[in-house]
Amino acid sequence: MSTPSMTLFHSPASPFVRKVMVLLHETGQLDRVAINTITLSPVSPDSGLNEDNPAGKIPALRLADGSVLHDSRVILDYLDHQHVGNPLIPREGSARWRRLMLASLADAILDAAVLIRYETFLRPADKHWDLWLDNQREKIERALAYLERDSIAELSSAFDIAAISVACALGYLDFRMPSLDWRAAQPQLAKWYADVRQRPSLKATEPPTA
Ligand SMILES: N[C@@H](CCC(=O)N[C@@H](CS)C(=O)NCC(=O)O)C(=O)O
Repeated sequence: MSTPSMTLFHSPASPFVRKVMVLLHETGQLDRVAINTITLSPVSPDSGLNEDNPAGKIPALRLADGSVLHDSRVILDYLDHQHVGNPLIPREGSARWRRLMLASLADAILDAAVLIRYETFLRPADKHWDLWLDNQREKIERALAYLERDSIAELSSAFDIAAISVACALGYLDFRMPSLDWRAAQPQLAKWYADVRQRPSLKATEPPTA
């Protein structure tokens, strides 16, 4: 086993960090990265993290030369260039843009779900803004409907950047928004997810239950 040359700023509850961890599993690079688990939120930042990462978000990846990469999309792209197996992000052609677009759609689900989490968990209940929450939920529902309608065959064709991102988004909805019950309106997506969540990379990175 080699000594890790990089450090990943990490939280087991972060779906964006989870995408990076899944790629590390899938590409056999886990032993190259030391894990630095931190606790943070927009109202309790981590000063060490902010130094070379002004947005103060995770994931961030400190490289061997001390420089820091963020955000998850940049880190995934970087790590996908550091292994010798099949790329998980197509390098060129229409496949590249399509797979990245599906990954971006999954990130849009996550952005909305994380904002809902902050609004409902961090902000006092008497200040919750229902219209704003409803519109974030609608973004999630529209994105899920698009995946169900247009993307099942594509998601099933490869476990790559698109599939990793969608799987992590669905895992986060189960973790933080179980009442959404997304499976009821998306039976094909539910079936796809039931299969892929058995992959060792997804099993090993499941969010904490408590
Ligand atoms: N677009 C970013 C989003 C990362 C993100 O929102 N991370 C959350 C944790 S899940 C975070 O660091 N929140 C702290 C904050 O917003 O200050 C990415 O893809 O990495």
